[in-house]
Amino acid sequence: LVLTVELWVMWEEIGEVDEDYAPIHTYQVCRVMEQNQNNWLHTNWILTEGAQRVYIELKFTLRDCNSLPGGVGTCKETFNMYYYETDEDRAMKESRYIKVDTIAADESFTELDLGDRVMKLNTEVRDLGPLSRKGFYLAFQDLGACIALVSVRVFYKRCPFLVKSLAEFPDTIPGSEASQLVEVVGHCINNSMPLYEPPRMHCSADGEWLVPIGKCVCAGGFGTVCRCQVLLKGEVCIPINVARQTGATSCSCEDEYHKIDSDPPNMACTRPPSAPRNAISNVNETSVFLEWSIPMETGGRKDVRYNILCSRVLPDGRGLEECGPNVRFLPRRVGLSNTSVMVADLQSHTNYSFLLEAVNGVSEMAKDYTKQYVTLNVTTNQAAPSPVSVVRKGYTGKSSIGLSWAEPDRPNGIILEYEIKYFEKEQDSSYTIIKSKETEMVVEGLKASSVYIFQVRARTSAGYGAFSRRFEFQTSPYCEYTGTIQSTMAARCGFVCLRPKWCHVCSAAVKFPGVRTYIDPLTYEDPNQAVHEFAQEIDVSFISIERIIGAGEFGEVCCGPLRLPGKREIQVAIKTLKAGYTEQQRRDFLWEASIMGQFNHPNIIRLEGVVTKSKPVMIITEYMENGSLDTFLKKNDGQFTVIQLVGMLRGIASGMRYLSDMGYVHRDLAARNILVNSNLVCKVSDFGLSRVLEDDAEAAYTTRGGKIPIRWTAPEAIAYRKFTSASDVWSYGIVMWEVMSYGERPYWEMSNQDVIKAVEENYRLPGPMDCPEALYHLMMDCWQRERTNRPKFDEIVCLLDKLIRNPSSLKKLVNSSHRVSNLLVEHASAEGDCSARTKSVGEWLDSIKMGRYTELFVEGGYSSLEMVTQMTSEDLRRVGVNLAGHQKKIITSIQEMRVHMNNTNSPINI
Ligand code: ACK
Repeated sequence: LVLTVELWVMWEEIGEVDEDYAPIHTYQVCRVMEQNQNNWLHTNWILTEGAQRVYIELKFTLRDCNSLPGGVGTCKETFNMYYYETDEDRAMKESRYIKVDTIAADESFTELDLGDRVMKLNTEVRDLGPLSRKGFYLAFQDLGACIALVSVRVFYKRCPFLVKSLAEFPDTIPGSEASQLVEVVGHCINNSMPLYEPPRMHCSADGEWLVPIGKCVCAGGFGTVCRCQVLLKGEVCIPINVARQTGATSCSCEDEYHKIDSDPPNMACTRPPSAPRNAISNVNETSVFLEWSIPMETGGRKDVRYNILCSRVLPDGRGLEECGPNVRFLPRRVGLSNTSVMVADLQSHTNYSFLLEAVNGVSEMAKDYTKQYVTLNVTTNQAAPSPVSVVRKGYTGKSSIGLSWAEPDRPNGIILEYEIKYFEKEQDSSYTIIKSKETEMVVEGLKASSVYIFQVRARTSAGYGAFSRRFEFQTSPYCEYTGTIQSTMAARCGFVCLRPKWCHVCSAAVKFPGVRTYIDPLTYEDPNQAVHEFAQEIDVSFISIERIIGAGEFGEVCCGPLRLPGKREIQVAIKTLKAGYTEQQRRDFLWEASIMGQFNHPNIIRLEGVVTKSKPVMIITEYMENGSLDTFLKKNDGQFTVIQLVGMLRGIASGMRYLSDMGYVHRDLAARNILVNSNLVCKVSDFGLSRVLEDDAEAAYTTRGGKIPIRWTAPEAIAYRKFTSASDVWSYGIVMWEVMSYGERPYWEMSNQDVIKAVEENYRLPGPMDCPEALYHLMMDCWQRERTNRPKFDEIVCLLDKLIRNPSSLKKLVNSSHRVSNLLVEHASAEGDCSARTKSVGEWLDSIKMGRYTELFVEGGYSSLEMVTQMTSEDLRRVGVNLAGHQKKIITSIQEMRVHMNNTNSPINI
């Protein structure tokens, strides 16, 4: 027990050195010259830990009174030790303490010793008991001596845990009386039992085991222990016939028995185990579960392990062949500590032989060790093919992805077909399955610029294997060269050329069945429902507003970080609805979110969500570092290369193509409504105005400072509100002009009325300075009076791509006569250039007396002859031409058209 003592008034705490000059810490008192001394030193409360007798060892020095100078009348050479027993740590008056003894010194020290500062240390031990409380205090009383108390050690004695005569005796606390013996009954250790009566020992007050009575002996089947020196320390009962030498200084093992270095000295000699027992197999297709019991004989060791040897039985008695690395063992093949294993990836319909072997730590040492094993013969069943491991992406188009994969590692039969499952990423609630007999296929009818998940599985007569893991591929946003794709695919995708001069091979003019279309929020009775259908509600606590970036129609536009749980932080723009709004204003404000939330395209501003459950109401969109395009261009006048400018235009056209594919007409396309990010990516924004125009022609004049965007609006939209994607194309032409002139105001300071009049009279904006001719031609085409003659957005994207790929086509700049400032140029129609219209599908079908199919063709997406030229018989069947004679007639005519196209490279006129 560790004792800490507390100093009481008259005793002082002093640092000293002992006889060996080691530093000591003492409590001292030395008031030998004063009368009536009564100085106490108390310990803390000392717990007995159940001991009934404790011992106190004191170390102290005491001054020889005779050595003191002068009157020694009051000087004492003893001090008293007291104790007080208690169940709780509560200090008591000294008068309640019981005296243990008066302590005198065997050796006292003189002044001479004091001079050397060397103390003569006395050691006295007293015992205390019987104790019955939880703890006690000690106290030392000085009546006028010169004492230094150096240490107080309090301890009790116990009989330690003992193994004797094959019996265990627990750690035991002695009784309270010095002569008392505590009787303890022993417990026979492993493989032994009491002989006649249970063994007993007696624990003395001094902590010694005395008077053994009875003993344990080895049980039947176990022999007495090895009596050699090494083993004497710990007797054990071991199987008979093992290591019987007596009297030797070290044990050697009998034949067939071994010890390894890491075995404890008192461990008996051991031998290899016998074979595993009760081995059984359970076949599941091409997997086998093997199970067995531990061997009858473990050889006296606990480290039994199992190894498996797998062999394939060759047909026609040609012997065995090892299974090879493709077969999997779970958890492993060798060193198994459990008595089972799963063997997977075997071949189907095949005989196997499994050898199950038991080994232990001494198996290796047993020289002539004949392996202990059992054999299991197993036949696997029919099994489905293993999964396809890798799916690769081949040709990627706007609406199609070519896939290829390798046959599964273990086909387990003849592969009849493959199943390809795919769905748009994060829309896995519905998926499509298509089949292929080959290890490749082109998946068609996909959305442009979208990520799809693909999985492939094989089928044999045994059924489907598991699907491969998921592979993620994205369709191309571009209108790519399609020459390498099968014609069926070209037709399905609608890659046709409406304007052969611009784009010989591509232009997606078909709206694919299944492409999502824009839903007018007006179709919802409750506008709030529309908002929550298309926009995610964001908790305002995820948004921090950092600064104001501008003023919007309904309130400030701010920016700051959005931290959605589990997502990485992004910077967002926050449009707010100013306080004091009417219900109508709230609806108009959130209207934009209901529209924007339906779009998902890299060139359309992305809606992150809305805040409607707290105020202010907010619309959260991605943040575009460079703000609106018109301001950005003005700020960076002349700073970009033509290719950079065309890249921006291409982005805007691509966004507009997406909107028109979705059936959405923007109505306010202008550079001020395009936002630019830090990578110069342009995104179409501002989806607020369309409804206002739809609702009220007058309102168009009053929104945005009372101006309808006359300068950006197509004549038919101004004249009779004919807003279509074709009128958006007109506006796009104006945006092109804004971009190429670095944010110049279209028609400069001309009044709206003059603009309307000039356009009406077929005057158009002149080519901006340094504008490539090809771009100006495109602008002019966008400003065709006849809206059907304007290019479609997909054609515009296609042309811009072509210009980007071939920058020399941008070298030729607009003729200076087209650039005369303040002078509008007369519009020369591009007829015969790129916009020659062709005969309609209906007319053609009529001409071959197949007019009855016109509607089916148009419904099937074949609305132009160019698209028709890509059709195959399969496509014909798909649109509903089922009669073989009709198919033949139509196909023959299509072939004629193709020949004609190839020869003339010009629009078809039949
Ligand atoms: O030209 P700007 O800097 O860009 O000023 C206007 C202002 O807010 C009012 O519309 C800017 N703005 C609007 N939406 C965004 C956005 N998503 N990212 C960055 N700026 C934006 C716009």
